[in-house]
Amino acid sequence: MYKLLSHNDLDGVGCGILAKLAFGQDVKVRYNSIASLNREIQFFLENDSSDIFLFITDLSPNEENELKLQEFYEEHGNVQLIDHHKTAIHLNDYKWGYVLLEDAIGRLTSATSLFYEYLVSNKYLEETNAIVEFVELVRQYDTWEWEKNENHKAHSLNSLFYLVSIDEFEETMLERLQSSDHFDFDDFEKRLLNMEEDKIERYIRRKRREIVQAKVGDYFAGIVYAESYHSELGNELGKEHPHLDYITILNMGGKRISFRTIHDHVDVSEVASKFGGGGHQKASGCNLVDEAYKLYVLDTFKLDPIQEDAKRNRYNLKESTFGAMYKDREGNQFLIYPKAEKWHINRNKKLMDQSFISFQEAELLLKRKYEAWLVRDEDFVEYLMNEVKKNSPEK
Ligand SMILES: [Mn+2]
Repeated sequence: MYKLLSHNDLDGVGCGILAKLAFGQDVKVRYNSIASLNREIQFFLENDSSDIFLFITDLSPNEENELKLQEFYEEHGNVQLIDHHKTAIHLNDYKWGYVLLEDAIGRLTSATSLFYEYLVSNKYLEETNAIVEFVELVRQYDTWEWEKNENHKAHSLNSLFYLVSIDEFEETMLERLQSSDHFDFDDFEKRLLNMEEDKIERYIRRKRREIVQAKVGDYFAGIVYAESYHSELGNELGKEHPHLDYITILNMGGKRISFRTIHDHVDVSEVASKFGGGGHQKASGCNLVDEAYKLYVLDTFKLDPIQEDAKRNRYNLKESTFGAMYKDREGNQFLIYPKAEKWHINRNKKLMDQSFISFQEAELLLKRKYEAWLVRDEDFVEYLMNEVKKNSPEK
């Protein structure tokens, strides 16, 4: 007999589906949130489990259970943990731990891709096209590689996962992987998925108007409240506001925080680990503990949302050699322009002391210090007209 404890997201459930393909009726699968895994491990160890082989995928135990699992392993040898989270790397010290972030050819791994390789190389599972395709979709979604590759099928698979119950998803996928030569959605799913994509877009549009910014420790964080679509939201808001080091998504009902970054210079698994959480460099999470509650909720609750840059301008454009105009909430006006191989800022028409080697650096200051935004063409043109009037000779 086998038991699999896995995460309750797409990557975790991908492992459950593979386990059922490999072991059929001989495996019991339980999906867990990060918080419930340790209860499950304890339950397993306390209830005579000596003849059951335990797999743990996409999640890692706390320190106490880590030691208990080692004892169990020494006695029975029946444990295998497979994970790809950076914060689990220390589990490689155990014979039962296998944590890999990147494969031999430098591709980011997922729990499903690692577990698949384990099952195939141990001859528990036979390779088929449909399974290989499914595993790759899960991997691309989980690592967010789908976006770079424009692999929307991977994104759709995750959307479908959240549209139905885990049981239903599992059942449908098992049936499909066992009977199809290739992995694809059926027509009804395709229609549903189109509607879902529209819904996600509208949800994100609304959230874009709610984000606030705050300096937390050494970093500038964007903060938003949301229950759903954390990865999509973190990615969109991160791209909209590249001056923010990371995006914090507060789920008050679940008392959880997610952290996302699009940058390489920030490791959000470190940010989360300060509050007892963990994850990956670009995606992590933790419980809303007191300290996090104070920093991200209490201290920021009264802040006004960040204004977005004007999008449809033809004249007031970033990096324009004529100057790009910004404004802040107090009504201060800023003009970023190049002169003598440097970029300068006029604040209310007065040159600021600091100069910059790039437009981006000048803009970074405006966005971080003043929360300024690129104004619409109308405001820019009005400003130019006034300048012309002022400078024209009196008749
Ligand atoms: Mn994963």
